[in-house]
Amino acid sequence: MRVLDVDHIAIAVRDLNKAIETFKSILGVEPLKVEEVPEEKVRIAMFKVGNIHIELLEATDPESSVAKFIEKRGEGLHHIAFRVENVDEVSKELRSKGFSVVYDQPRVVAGGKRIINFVHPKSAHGVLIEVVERRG
Ligand code: CMX
Repeated sequence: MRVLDVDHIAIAVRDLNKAIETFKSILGVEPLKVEEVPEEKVRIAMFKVGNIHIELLEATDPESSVAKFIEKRGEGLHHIAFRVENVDEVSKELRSKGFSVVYDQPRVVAGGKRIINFVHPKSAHGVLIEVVERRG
């Protein structure tokens, strides 16, 4: 697997609007975008600092993985996302190396602009890892 870049670092929050205000104060910039990702049952805000993107994640459904994460562990660092060229190939490669890859088939989100999959934190020293392919 060849990682092209760190795509973003994600933080799970209870209240996105409040968290946006907090991170505006800390980072001194407005979010690049605030959008809903229905496939993942989250609303996100994306900030850019230097070359790093920071994503705030709010659950939109109590059954979503972000809601469960917050219920179990509280707010905080949720995952690191690595940008790759081909998520399908990377998912197969990681599975063949014995990693627990979350989705059998990578998920297409954001109207086809992103294709994503995850490595379970139990496979990666307690860190949830997202692999993301960007299109367009
Ligand atoms: N980081 C670190 N550890 C995590 C974790 C995370 N994000 N999420 C769960 N865990 C830990 C739990 O604390 C638990 O640890 P213990 O066994 O020590 O208690 C263990 O992993 C299993 O937890 P669980 O609640 O049973 O979680 P599941 O196995 O049901 O789900 C996961 C975990 C990764 C499969 C699920 O969160 C998932 O499908 N994630 C991928 C989708 C996702 O996160 N989407 C939101 C972001 C989308 C986006 O950015 O667009």
